[in-house]
Amino acid sequence: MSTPFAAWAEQVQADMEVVLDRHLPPASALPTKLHQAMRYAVLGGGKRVRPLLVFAAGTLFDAPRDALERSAAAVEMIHAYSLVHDDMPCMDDDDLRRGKPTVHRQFDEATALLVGDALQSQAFLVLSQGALAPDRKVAMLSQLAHAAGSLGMCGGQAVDLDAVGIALALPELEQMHRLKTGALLRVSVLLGAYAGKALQADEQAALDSYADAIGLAFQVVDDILDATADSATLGKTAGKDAAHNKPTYVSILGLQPSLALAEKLRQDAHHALQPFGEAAIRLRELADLIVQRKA
Ligand code: GRG
Repeated sequence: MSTPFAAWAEQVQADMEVVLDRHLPPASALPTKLHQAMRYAVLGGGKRVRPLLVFAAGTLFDAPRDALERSAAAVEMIHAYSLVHDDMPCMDDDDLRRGKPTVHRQFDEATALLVGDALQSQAFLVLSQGALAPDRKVAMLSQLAHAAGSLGMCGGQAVDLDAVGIALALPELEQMHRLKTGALLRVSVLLGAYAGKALQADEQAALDSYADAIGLAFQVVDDILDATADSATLGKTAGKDAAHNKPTYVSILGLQPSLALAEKLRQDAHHALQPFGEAAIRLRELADLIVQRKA
């Protein structure tokens, strides 16, 4: 694999802009305001970490390109919907996302609610289509539904909303993040793999360990960045956790131990990938990116 990681990632990010554009309804389709707002929420921003994970895992399991594109578009649409809803006044009440006004600020609250709803439906529609065998697609749809729902991302968000001002212990904090952020990162890895050849039980276990480590690492780093970076760098409001009295890795462990934990999780992720050897290079590089990112 000779392409440097940065060039590979930039290519996937650029490709995803085209793929997402193709899999979203056109802005000219009725109702135009809703479709414009859906495209505003999804296109032209974000690090595309989840699509990168889909493509990295898919490469390892020889997945066909169209199935990877659909999987990556589906998880990114679910992710974008979660950000739109999370930013609304009834949740985090934020004005800035991906360096631009949040959807309810740019449009209105009712539109933001519908954008999230419609993006979630669109994600499952896109994943349900394409040339993969029907039983494979059902397995993937089921995994995505589980990851996004009340036993995954939505459940984690519910726990998070209830935790404001409450002194969570570390295991509870971890469980909340495993659901809220980890579930979607994990399913990104799984969808990439499922789009390729059938997984052996030990391969599934190795991917699960990897996904668990990067899911937690992502959140530890998110907490570190919220405490240390500025809003312009992050493209979203910095310092919100402390302002909202939210329990975080930094508030519970302190900054230096949080940095050490992120590094340990990066090493755990690398270790989990050992059975795949050199072929898992992109997944290893993504673990590095997640821990070393500055935004
Ligand atoms: C509203 C159902 C519902 C769920 C919301 C993911 C989430 C659950 C809320 C987002 C709030 C938040 C800041 C979570 C911390 C981790 C996270 C998901 C950050 C944003 O993801 P990035 O950094 O964003 O991958 P980009 O913009 O790069 O795609």
